[in-house]
Amino acid sequence: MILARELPKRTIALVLAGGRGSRLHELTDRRAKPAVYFGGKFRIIDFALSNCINSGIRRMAVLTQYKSHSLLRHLQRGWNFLRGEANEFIDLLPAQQRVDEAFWYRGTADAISQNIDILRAYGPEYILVLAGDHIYKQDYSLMLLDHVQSGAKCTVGCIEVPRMEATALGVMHVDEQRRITAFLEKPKDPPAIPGKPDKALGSMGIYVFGAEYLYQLLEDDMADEKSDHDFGKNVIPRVVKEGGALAHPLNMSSIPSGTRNRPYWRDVGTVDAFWAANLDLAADLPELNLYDRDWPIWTYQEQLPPAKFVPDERGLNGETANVLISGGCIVVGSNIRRAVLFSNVRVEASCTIHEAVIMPDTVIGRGSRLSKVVIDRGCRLPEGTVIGEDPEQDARRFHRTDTGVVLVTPEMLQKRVAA
Ligand code: ADQ
Ligand code: ADP
Repeated sequence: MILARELPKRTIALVLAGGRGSRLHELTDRRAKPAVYFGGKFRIIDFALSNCINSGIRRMAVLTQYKSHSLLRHLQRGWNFLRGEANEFIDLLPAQQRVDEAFWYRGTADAISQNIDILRAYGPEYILVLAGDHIYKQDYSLMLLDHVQSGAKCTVGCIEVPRMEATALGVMHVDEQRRITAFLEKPKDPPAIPGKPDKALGSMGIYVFGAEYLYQLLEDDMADEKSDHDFGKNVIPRVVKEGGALAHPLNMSSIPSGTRNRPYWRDVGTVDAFWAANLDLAADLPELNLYDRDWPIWTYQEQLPPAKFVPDERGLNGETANVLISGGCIVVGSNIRRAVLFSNVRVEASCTIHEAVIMPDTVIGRGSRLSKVVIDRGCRLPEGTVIGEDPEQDARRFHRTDTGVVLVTPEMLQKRVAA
């Protein structure tokens, strides 16, 4: 166990946070997916960064590209507590055409290649490549230990998923020693796990490498003109072909979560998945436990007054159940069931709100009725707004998913006013 404690200190975590996450539609029109709000007071990237801190990794770099302002502001405000003099840091590495003025980051591998000189200067022994856009709790020190003890060249985090969900993932075959024998990036017809026809072994898109080995791999990848310079498409298949890749199942290093104690990992890549994962937190027994003091999720938080409930002018108090309410919220005589209210949300009198994810600084006008919604930050819903009762009208005014979740952004509301 001494090694498990030592390894994080010899490691740098690189958090890839440059992708747009276009399946979140308008939620990522103005911010990258890792900056999207989650869980009442967090941003998605807080989960990977908190895993690092809680695993003892205190040297991190976040690689950004697409619409990074919101993300950078969050990191500067909320993640500035590391101590430079103790060799702890979060380095921000935006795409800045450092290597070749012709290219921004062309892919995930290129994003790291373009910063190899910075990494060399830090001199880590191991590099942990993470995605900044997943919700999960994992002790990376145990993944590092697995990597070192097995002697693998590269260790890939993986999880069993329903077979058809693996069309969006890298899918692998492994032998009895967990060596990866085949890796297919986003196959249309994912191969099943032997003996489990409905399951596939999906890559979580997180990798451990010996630093020198990764530099060599990336140099080879850069020299390959046919490569897209992407980990899933090019680099990992190359390592697998060379025969040095180990699969590390999440259940070997996941942090117990909730009473069910099953490993929890969500991509929250679509509006439906995002809505459902937020609402799960409002369940009696959520799958993801945010209240575990041994594994805190760090974030930026404003200084806000406590949430407050008051009766309306007739003295009527609403009823609330299964609701997460963050600081600065004021709710006036309204009924709210299964909802997540982020900071500074105002719910004016006599609203009925059901299955709603409401992001910060939003005002819900008096007498509104909302169900199955995701409301983006800073929306002002006029008095008497009704969403979730007339699918055709919802689809005309807002973004409505096939399963009927309605996404509302300030721009959509402005367009309505203008029209
Ligand atoms: P994808 O889901 O396609 O597959 P990808 O678009 O490569 O993921 O993004 C991975 C991470 O890198 C994200 O956090 C994203 O923000 C970031 N990113 C994307 N482009 C970037 C760029 N140009 N610069 C910097 N950062 C960038 C990957 C793997 C699959 C695996 C899934 C798991 O390829 O094998 O199964 O992740 O979700
Ligand atoms: P956050 O994602 O931090 O909640 P907002 O939702 O207010 O922030 O905006 C997201 C991003 O959109 C901001 O970081 C900023 O880059 C951009 N943005 C917001 N409002 C404006 C504006 N009026 N002009 C230009 N850019 C803006």
